[in-house]
Amino acid sequence: MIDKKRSLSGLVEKSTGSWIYVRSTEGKKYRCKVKGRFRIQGIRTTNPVAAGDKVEFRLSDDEGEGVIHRILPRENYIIRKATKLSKEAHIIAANLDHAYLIVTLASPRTSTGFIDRFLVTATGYFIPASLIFNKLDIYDELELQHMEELFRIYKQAGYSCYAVSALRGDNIGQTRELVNGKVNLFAGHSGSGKSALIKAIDPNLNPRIGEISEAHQKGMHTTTFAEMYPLEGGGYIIDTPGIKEFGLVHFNATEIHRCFPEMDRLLPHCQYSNCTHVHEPGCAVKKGVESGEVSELRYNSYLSILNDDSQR
Ligand SMILES: Nc1nc2c(ncn2[C@@H]2O[C@H](COP(=O)(O)OP(=O)(O)OP(=O)(O)O)[C@@H](O)[C@H]2O)c(=O)[nH]1
Ligand SMILES: [Mg+2]
Ligand SMILES: [Zn+2]
Repeated sequence: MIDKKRSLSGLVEKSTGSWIYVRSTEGKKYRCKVKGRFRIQGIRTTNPVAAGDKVEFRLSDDEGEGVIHRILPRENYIIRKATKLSKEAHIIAANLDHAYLIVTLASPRTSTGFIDRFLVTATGYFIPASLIFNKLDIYDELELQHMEELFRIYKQAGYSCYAVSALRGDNIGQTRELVNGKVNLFAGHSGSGKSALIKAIDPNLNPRIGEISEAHQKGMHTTTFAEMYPLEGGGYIIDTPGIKEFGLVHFNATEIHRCFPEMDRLLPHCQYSNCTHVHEPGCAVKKGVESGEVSELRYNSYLSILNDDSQR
């Protein structure tokens, strides 16, 4: 007989449209549904429960199936607009220690605008974020130079950068060390090699790996739901579906500059304490752009995000 009254605790390892896969604290796997409606205050989300969520559930009649009745408060979460113009948001994952963006400079190409939107969201939600440049094996001289330049820009901004090749195995040991014992998110465009990198870090894991379309040099959206992969030394990597654009949710135009660490550091030196670094006189950020202390590329990304935001 199953005890239908007893409440079990667990971790959401994967959430599809129809089922939520939960691993209980005793290590057993259950297939669950959600009871009732859960909302993040004020916004509609396409998914009530996300990978990384800690939940409580009760077993229903069928063996191995349960009903989630409570989501424990999230330490943090990362969220984006469901689609570009959507009013709904999609929670990518919750309770993260670190978010990595898997960047590729070819097959497919990741733009700095995309990188900056991702970093703004992670930083705005207090999740430490870093960049992992993958596919080191395929870059030509020019692409390698471009990568060096981006390393310089993002390190100067305050983010760690790494270069790897999931295929050739470059710097995989170092990446394994980085993720060990933590809950890590891997995000990026389809085909950037998120799943391949997880497989390289632990060959015992088996995320599906796709192909790159010859015609477009892009991925084929192989991973369809975020999924947590347990690591041998403890912790998890959350593999996620490739995303094309990163729509910001919940950001107030006057706060976006706080999510650019190199600009935030200069704010105390601006003439006005509420400076937005656009048109104000005595702006330390604009001076920083002139002197090279703030990258022009990052500053332009900031303006572009501000601009998009005011058009909503
Ligand atoms: N040359 C090269 N190819 C790689 C590397 N890493 C991954 N790939 C290839 O890129 C393709 C896509 O890899 P995936 O791991 O499926 O990419 P993904 O980011 O998980 O893509 P989605 O699941 O669609 O979001 C596969 O053909 C991989 O073999 C690399 O370091 N070098
Ligand atoms: Mg994948
Ligand atoms: Zn300023």
